[in-house]
Amino acid sequence: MNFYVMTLFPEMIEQGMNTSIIGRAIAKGLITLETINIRDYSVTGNGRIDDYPYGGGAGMVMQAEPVCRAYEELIHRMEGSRPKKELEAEICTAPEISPEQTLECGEMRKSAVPPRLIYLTPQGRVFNQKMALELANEKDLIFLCGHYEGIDERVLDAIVTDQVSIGDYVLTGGELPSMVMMDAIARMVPGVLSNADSGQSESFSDGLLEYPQYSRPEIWRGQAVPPVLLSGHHGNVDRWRRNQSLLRTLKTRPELLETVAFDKADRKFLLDVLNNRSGYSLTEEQKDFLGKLLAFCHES
Ligand code: 6GU
Repeated sequence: MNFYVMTLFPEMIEQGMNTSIIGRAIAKGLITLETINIRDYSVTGNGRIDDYPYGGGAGMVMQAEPVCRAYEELIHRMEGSRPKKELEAEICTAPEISPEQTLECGEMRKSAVPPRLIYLTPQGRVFNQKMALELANEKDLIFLCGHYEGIDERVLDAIVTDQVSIGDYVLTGGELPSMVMMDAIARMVPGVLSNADSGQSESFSDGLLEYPQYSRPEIWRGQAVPPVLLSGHHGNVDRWRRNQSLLRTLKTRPELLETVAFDKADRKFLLDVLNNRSGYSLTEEQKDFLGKLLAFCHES
């Protein structure tokens, strides 16, 4: 997986990404990261890349030309580093080109399938695990980080394939969102997670939130570890963990339960919770939600 980040703050991306698990993946060559400083493509000679918005209003807008030049040079470089055979094969499968047409190098660049370019913006589609999974299948991903009041719409229309937000709040720029996305995508690339940090049973993989974890000591400041975890009975441990996941999801993200398939044991547990037979207390609102959920969903 090759990541390219167009930004005004390349050092922020480099620092953030060359650390911990993703840093190790880059060192191993499983992931590559290249940052492109948009300021290097200033057309005014003094390094400026922003200007006042037409129509007035507060703040500055990033100009189209520096962003476009940064993009064009990147694409040119990316294709230069690809074997000619690979590019030709791509062109032959591109629908608008007939196989008998011969192409000059410059034409090739225009017609080969360009990599996806993700513009980070609060106006985009909200990022989630499904999008991460889908993007993890791409070979190259380009991220475009905006600042100030955004980027001139004309260059966005010309080069952006996806507009993505990471949630309903406003940040100062696209750098952190791009790193959030790259982290979520990179950890699904084979080999990036070792067995020790493998994500097989993590939140969202089964649509539920993760169950609580405990480690030594057995009693910490008077608080004991749940006894079932010390029992050595794997079936009971699995059931307890599943129940904890169900309970947590009900309490903090109830809407997630609407897409989860419950088996017989799940339903029994949730019914026991609903009818105060489990020792777990629910608010009236949670009881109301759970009651409706159990009435509507059929056993899987
Ligand atoms: Cl992608 N950019 C900015 N500036 N703020 C955000 C965001 C992106 N996603 C959520 N807030």
